[in-house]
Formats: sequence, structure tokens, C-alpha cells
Amino acid sequence: MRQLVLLGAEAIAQGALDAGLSGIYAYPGTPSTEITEYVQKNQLAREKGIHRGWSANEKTAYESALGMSYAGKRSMVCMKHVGLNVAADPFINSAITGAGGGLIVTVADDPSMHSSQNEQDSRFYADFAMIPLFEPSNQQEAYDMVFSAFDLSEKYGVPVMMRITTRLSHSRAAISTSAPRESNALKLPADSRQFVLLPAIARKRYRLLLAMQEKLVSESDQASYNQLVAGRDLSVGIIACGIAYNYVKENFSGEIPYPVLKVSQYPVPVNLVRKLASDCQTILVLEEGYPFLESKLKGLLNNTSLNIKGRLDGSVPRDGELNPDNVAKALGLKTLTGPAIPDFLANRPPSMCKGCGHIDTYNALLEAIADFGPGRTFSDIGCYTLAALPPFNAINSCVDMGASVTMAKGAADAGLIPSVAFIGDSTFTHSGMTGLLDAVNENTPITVIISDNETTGMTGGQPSSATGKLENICRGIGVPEEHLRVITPLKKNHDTNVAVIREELNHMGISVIISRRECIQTASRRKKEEKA
Ligand SMILES: Cc1ncc(C[n+]2csc(CCOP(=O)(O)OP(=O)(O)O)c2C)c(N)n1
Ligand code: SF4
Repeated sequence: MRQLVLLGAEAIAQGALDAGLSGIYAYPGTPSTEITEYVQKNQLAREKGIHRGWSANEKTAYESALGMSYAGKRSMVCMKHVGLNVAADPFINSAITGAGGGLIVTVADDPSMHSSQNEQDSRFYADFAMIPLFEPSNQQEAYDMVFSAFDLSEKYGVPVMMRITTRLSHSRAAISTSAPRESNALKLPADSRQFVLLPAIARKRYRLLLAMQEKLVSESDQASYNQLVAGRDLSVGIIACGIAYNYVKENFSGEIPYPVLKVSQYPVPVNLVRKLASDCQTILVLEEGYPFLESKLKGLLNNTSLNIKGRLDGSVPRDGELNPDNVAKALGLKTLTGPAIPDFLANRPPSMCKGCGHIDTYNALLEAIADFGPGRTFSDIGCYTLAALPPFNAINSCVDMGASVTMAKGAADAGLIPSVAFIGDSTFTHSGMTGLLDAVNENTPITVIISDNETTGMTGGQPSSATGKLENICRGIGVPEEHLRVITPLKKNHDTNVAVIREELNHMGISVIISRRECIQTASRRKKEEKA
């Protein structure tokens, strides 16, 4: 047994390595990125040949992990919460196909939207797919649960979700490791048609999934991760899910006076919930994310007189993260106020790095597009989204990865001509390419600017699947050679770049401009590594 000090994300990665992982598949996204990066840097993973490269997007990552599970080996797929929207098709269907080797889908939610477009709660997805879910309350559980999740996945032949949130993923604690396990041998499914979701087979498999549900609830009722701890004051019973359990404990120096049900394994442990509700007329639900368990309670308990408190009645804020303070407030306890944040620390809006190539590309675009009027630049998700802020105020949308191309297409279809899509290289191969095919097929008059910094900058500079391939991808999709332009975004090229963009904005058909200059952060890291 070893003692390690790890981030929550790293504890999951170490747990996976020790629990016999054969492959991790992922697309970067805060706060999930560190799980895969930890495996990538791990020497044992290298020696054992554990798969650990980045995938083009979350859907391809999910399907690869499912393929490894089909072949009998243990796999993990990691993503941020919105990534699960991208992978939703294979995710939901994999609950029907089931798993061979243990399959864990680790999803990192971002309540308070520190670096995300929304704060969706992945527990709904696990519930929707009808698969078990683990939600650690601390780093040790994050480590231990990987073993349990692989076991449960292999016992029932279903994928299992691990859900973490930002604070757990990005905070460090000491953990003790367990004895490492061997990885599985290659093994085909006993039923060769298990993964063939033709309707007749899918119907059978779905019934198996339904029949399993009662057993999964009973697993949750008996799980050591779910505990009902008695309290002497029955005026309120607390249900604390995942990290919220830590926040409750933080508010009491010793014994907690109220009965507390800690929930870290789902489906909801119905019998434990009923037991708590039989002792307490008022239940306070503390859960990170949406009011998932709170909104289920009335139905589960069939007791309309029960007083349920939580996010829905305003005892806890309806949105944003939980913390020890808002939990204290919900419990009627005093909160301690620390010193105010000094002015120089507060309100520092994010901005692109000085010297970034995206800036030169925007400067050229802003000048060229001024001839046509405002409201025409559909952007995407990456460092270049920061051009929404002053002094650029250069973009009119940022919705989901890849949406720049297809939104520009829709707007052009509506008559907003020219419309511009501004997209990064990694986002383009993630999900911009298919939208470009739609625009090529109809020769829609849009100009797609791929701002190629040869990396995935916003999430820390992971390699981009697009590097070295963009021109050929665009040619392959059918972009005409004369409207496939390449520029270098440097101050000295400004006038040439404005002229190129202007020409393509005036072209009444599809065009792509690749604006290529390496991210200066990645370049300086690369140069340091080359010197070392
Ligand atoms: C579906 C989804 N997956 C992952 C992310 C996290 N994420 C935000 S931007 C980005 C990639 C940006 O790369 P690129 O488009 O090349 O732009 P750059 O940041 O390098 O400028 C990623 C992976 C996300 N927001 N949504
Ligand atoms: S990290 Fe790279 S791409 Fe992102 S703003 Fe800085 S220089 Fe530009």
C-alpha cells in the first residue's frame, strides 16, 4: 500500500491503473483533462502499453472504450459534462448492448460554470440510461470507487458512470492505494449478437436492463459508500450526495446532531431514503448540481405531507456550486466571514495572450468584414471565444463545439450573406468537419476561418487531431482548391490577410481560410522540451 497526494482527477486515474485498466479514451475538457494526462505521464502505463492517446471527440472516445470493453478488457472514457451530450448516442445505446470488460464513463461536471457553457448534472444521464453511478465525496473514495465500478460493471455487464465535480477534481488529498490487479485477457462476448442492436435483439437486451434495475437498487442500499448515520435531533434528516457530505461534516466539529444519509452510489438507495423519511418529517437534500434526488423524493416516498427542502424551495441556491457556507445557511448555522477579497484580485476578465495568432486573425477579419455590417461572425469554443470581450467584440455566437460552421450556414440560408464561421483547429476536427460537408454540398456562401494554432490551447495545449491535416481534410470534403486559402496571422501580413478575407467574403459560395500560426504558449513549452 502506498500513500499518495493526488487531485481527485488523478486519484481516479491512479485507481484505474491499479484496477487493471487496459485503455483510457478521452477528449480534453475542464475539469476532466487531468485524468487522462495522469495516465499519459505514467511510466507503468507506458511500459504496459495501456492505450492513452486523445480521441477526436467524446463520441469517438466513447465508442473506442466500448470496443475495448467488447474485447473483454477494462476501459475508461473521460469527458467534461457537455462532452456527454456529444457522446450521448453511444452512451445510451451501450446500456442496451452492455459491457464485456469493465467500462467506466467518468464525467466531470462543472457547477457554477467556471469554464463551461452550462452546469448540467450528469446524474440525469446515468438515470436516463439506467446504469449505476458512483459519486465520490472525497479523493480516497474517488480512488476506491474505480475498483468498485469495474467490479459492478463486470458483475452486471453494464457500463458504470463516475461523476465528479470541479472542486473534487481539482483539489488534492492524501490517498492510500490498494494492491494492483492484473488487466483482463482478450475475450469475446459469449453471445456474438449482444452488440448487434437490431430491433429484435435490442428489445431483448432492453428487457434485461429493466430486469436488472431492482438488483442495482439493492446494490445501492447495501453499498458501503451509502450510509445512514443516526442522529439524536430528528427535526430534520439530511441527505448529502457526493461532495456535499464533506461540506456537512465541515460544519460540525464533532458529531452531527441530525440523521444523515450519505449517498455516493446510485440508483438512489430507496430503502435507506425510506428509513430516513420514516424518522424525520423534514428532509434537507444537499446535492451538487440540479435537484436530482430532491425532485425524485415525493414519488419515491409516496408521502405528500413530507417537508422537502433543498434547491427547489430555496433552502439552497437553485444554481451554482454548494460550499460549506451555503450548506451552513441551509442548516440554520452561523457562517464565518473571512476578509474581503482585495480589489486587485477581483474581476480579472480572461483574455487572449499578448502575441496570440488568433488576435491577428481577428484584426484582419474585423477590417475586412466592416464593409458588410455587424452580426455576421459565428464563433466556436476555444481561446478565440475570448474575442467576444472588449476590445474585440468580434463574435456573435458561441453555443457548442462545431456550431460556428452550421450556424453560419443557417444564417446564410436565411439571407445573411456573407456569414463567417470562426473555428479553431481542434474544434474543427471535433465536430466542425461534418457541418462543412453540409455547406459544401449546397455550396452555401459562407467563409469558414479555421484559426489553426496547431494545438488545443484552451484546455492546456494537448495535441490537436487536426495538425498537419487541415488542407487535405478540406479538399477531401470538397472545398474548391481556389477557395481554400492559407494565411499567416502576423502583424506584417495584415494588409495581405485583409485582402484574402475580403476576396472570400465576396465569393458567392463556400470558402475556407486556414490562418496558421502556432500557439505561443505551446511553442515556448515545445522549445523548452527540445532544449531539455
Ligand atoms: C463538447 C465539449 N468538449 C470539450 C470542451 C472543452 N473545450 C473547450 S475549448 C476546447 C478546444 C479548443 O481547441 P481549439 O478549437 O483548437 O482552440 P484553441 O483553444 O486552441 O484556440 C475544448 C476541448 C467543450 N467546451 N465542449
Ligand atoms: S494559449 Fe495560445 S491560443 Fe490560447 S490565447 Fe494564449 S497564445 Fe492564444
